Amino acid sequence: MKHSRKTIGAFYLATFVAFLLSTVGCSRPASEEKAPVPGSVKILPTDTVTELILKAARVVPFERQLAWQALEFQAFVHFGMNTFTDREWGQGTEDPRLFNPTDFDAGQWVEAVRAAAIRGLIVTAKHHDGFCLWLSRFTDHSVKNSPWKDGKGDVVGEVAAACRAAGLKFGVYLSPWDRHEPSYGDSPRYNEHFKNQLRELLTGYGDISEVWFDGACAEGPNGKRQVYDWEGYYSLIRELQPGAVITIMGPDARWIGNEAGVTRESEWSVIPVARFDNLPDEKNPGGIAGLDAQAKDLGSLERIVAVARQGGRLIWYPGQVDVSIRPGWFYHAAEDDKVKTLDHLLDIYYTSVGGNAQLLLNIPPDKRGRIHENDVRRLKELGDRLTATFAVNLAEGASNRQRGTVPVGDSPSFLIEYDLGSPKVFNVAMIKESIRWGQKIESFALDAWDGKEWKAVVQGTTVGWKKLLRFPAVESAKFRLRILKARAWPGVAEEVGLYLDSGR
Ligand code: FUL
Repeated sequence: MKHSRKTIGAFYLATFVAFLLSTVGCSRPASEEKAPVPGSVKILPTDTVTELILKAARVVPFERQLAWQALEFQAFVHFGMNTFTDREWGQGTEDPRLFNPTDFDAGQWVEAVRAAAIRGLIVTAKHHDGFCLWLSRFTDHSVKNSPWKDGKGDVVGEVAAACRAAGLKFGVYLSPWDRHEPSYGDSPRYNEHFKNQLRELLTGYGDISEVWFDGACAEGPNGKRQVYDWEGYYSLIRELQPGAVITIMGPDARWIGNEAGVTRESEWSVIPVARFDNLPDEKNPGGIAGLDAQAKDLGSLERIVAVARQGGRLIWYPGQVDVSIRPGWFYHAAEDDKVKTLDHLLDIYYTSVGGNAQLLLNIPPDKRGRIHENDVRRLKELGDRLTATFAVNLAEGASNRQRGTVPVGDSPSFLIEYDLGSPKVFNVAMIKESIRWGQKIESFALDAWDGKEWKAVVQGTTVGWKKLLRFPAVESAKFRLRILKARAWPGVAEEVGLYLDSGR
């Protein structure tokens, strides 16, 4: 099955026109075929391009993925033995007595991240060195053998309680790679150990919104490489915390593919994969089912067609951007003056939250067990700037008119025209798709009326949960959104915003 770009274009046209007709009361066959499907849809070598487009438009998120996407911005907190040894990766042989925060305050973490309008927090309950921040019954390598609070303190418990009190979601990072645990490498035994630890975290701390697995794997002291029981881990999480999202080496959200805070120009949440299992690939970490999370193109129609040739699935698999506010994941005093600038953090925010991904910004507490003043200040600046920008939606209450099938070049276009009532100055636009019904937009354009004619302001490709666009300030009383290409009828009309970022 070979399809040229032209054939694909023709099919787009046909499908789009079919959807336009269906919305004006012509014939949209109410068949089962069109019903949205949470999670995944099979794609086959026999599928035509039209069928593949329709299938791609039908894949929608599970409720837990939708709730996760709505969080938009979370804090990642790397804290543990490495904080005290000034390292990024511990060896597992560190003395637990080294862990001794002098002024630990989970409330201060929560206050600092809330100032940046962050809605959830994920803490490193155990990093690769195996040191546990909770009083695990299954190892001695934990806070229980530290001098902190005479071995009775529980970092995970205090952070979970502080998050709950402040209305933040709470999640855990639990490293499968454990350089301390003697059973590591004796696969069945370690898998039991790991599930025991997971069970403690999933049952002892109330609602867990996310379990974050990274892909590091190695040999244990017996010289054997550990084989992880991913399916066993997942089913335990589903059983004990059905609302929790399993990220990175898990089926609910994928790694964006870099640690620089950057998304693709076209970031799809509907992704074709050739494998039918949900197993991650440890050689190619960042996703499941053989996905190469670093590939440039994950979800274009060309890619869907290529995967369908071998047979596979389309899955709802949104991206998460993990990036640190400092160069390292853990705190190092030498990096106190290397906290990312406000402009850099704003760029990251606009391309991640505003690029159909969730932002997971790492903020590492220091040896006191507090978030350093420099990071606190930067988080507040970020929060203040975002709050000021998004406080007033200049398009709110604007009357809108929708018109279909206006030809632009050789492709159809759907228009929504907004009348703002009086001239407004804006330099940021937001467009959202109702992803509960899928991700469909492939390209769009925004134009503003200059009093005589429409002037192009900005163009883009995918939209998804949220697209944020920044451009030189425009003054106009009318603007319009043109959907240039879509896989099916997108839900956008009520989801458009215009803002003025006066800091630019
Ligand atoms: C990686 C780890 O090796 C790093 O230390 C860090 O935790 C990062 C978020 O994930 O896989």
